[in-house]
Amino acid sequence: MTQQGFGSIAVLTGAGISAESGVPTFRGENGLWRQYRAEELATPWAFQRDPTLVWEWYDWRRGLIASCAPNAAHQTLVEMDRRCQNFMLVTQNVDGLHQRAGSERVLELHGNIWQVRCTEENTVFENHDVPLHQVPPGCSCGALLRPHVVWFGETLDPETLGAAYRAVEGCDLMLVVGTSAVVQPAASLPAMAKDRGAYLIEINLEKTPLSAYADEVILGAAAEELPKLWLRLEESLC
Ligand code: BV8
Repeated sequence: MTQQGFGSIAVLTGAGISAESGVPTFRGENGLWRQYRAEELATPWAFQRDPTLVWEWYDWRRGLIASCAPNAAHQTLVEMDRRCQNFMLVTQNVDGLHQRAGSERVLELHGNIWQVRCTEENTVFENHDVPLHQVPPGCSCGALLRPHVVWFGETLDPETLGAAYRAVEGCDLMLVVGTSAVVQPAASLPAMAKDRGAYLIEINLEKTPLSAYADEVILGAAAEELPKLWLRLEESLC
């Protein structure tokens, strides 16, 4: 770690940052649900084929997430958000734990599990019913509601993605916490930062395709390692 000051920080988080809060990761041993894999359910085709099954999965996840609390890693990012003038948190997670922890500058690349969208009118609503009052939930217009998340094969919101690109292209320090770095286009963001000269630090339990590219790889749990990293970084923030 050079003792350079860091003027602007971008952070990319994945399911691993919420693991210690009790939220199952996508590709870990509990990444399964009944006999399905996330990639089989988080698609528009699965929803078209069986909206009830897809909504049963989301209802189960919402129930689980509702009982989970942000952990020390989420809290550390709130502290960084408050202390660092140029800061952006880009998350692949849909669990809303960053906002519940108090993070304000958050870009949710893949949407939010606590929002639903009318499949006819595209109107987006907050919905925190646990469990859902009906599965699948319906809009007052009579159409089906869907989770307001980005499924595999769907494009990300261009404004959100554009803001993420700007954040990583302008940062001089990028932290990547708890992601397997396989889902695109999110997985390309750290390399974009690195190519622009950013210092890249990865925190994960294990190595990922990104590790060879990072300036530092910290192998360990996010809730332990991120607070320690913040203590080390604090004095180098300018
Ligand atoms: C797109 C929302 C343009 C839903 C998610 C072929 C056909 C079609 C598309 C593709 C294709 N090939 C590639 C693609 C693109 C595809 C893709 O990337 N597929 C992958 C699987 C290869 N991407 C897309 O479809 C995207 N759209 O590209 O549009 C397009 C369109 C059509 C065709 C081509 C291109 C949309 C992707 C968004 C999908 N939606 N979620 C929901 O959540 O219900 S993605 C889902 O995976 C979650 O958001 C999750 O966050 C994300 C990434 O996973 P991770 O967060 O990294 O979680 P994971 O479990 O994998 O890893 C956890 C990590 O944490 C591990 O490394 C583990 O070691 C670590 N860890 C665990 N515990 C801890 C820890 N680390 C630290 N501490 C701990 N305690």
